[in-house]
Amino acid sequence: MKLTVSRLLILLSLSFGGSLLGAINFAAAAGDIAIIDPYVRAIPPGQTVSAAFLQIENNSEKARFIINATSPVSRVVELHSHVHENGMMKMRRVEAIEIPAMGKTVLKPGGLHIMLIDLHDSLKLDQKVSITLEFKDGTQQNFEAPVRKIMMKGMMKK
Ligand SMILES: [Cu+2]
Repeated sequence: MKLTVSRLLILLSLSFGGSLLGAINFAAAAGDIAIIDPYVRAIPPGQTVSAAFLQIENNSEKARFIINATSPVSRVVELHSHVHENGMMKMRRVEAIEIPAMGKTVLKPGGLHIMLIDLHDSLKLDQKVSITLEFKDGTQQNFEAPVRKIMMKGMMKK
């Protein structure tokens, strides 16, 4: 049984494409906060804004709140949501993103996201973007999100 499990883990980390990334995600999962499947939207050359998406699991008995995020790739990082307004989808900055106790919050296209504004350089496909989340309780969580192409509305990745 033990052998089977470790074999499965090896297969899993290989299928992540980068065993290092797999190892980092796995290590993060050991704490109260688990970062799952993070990625950054690929953008055309010359465009200076993009967004990061991920799932965040809170394996503790206390709700956690992301109140800020930073990244070396852009001058400004903001927490955003989408709202419907007069039949239009608009982005709004939010003060905090809650991850309920023993719950999960999903940041995805058309919903909550981490906005990367004023990028220093164009993003390359598969490039790893380092992002640090800052929580209300003063703790931080860093993760690396690969740059991926995201299909437009109607063909969304998730
Ligand atoms: Cu936004």
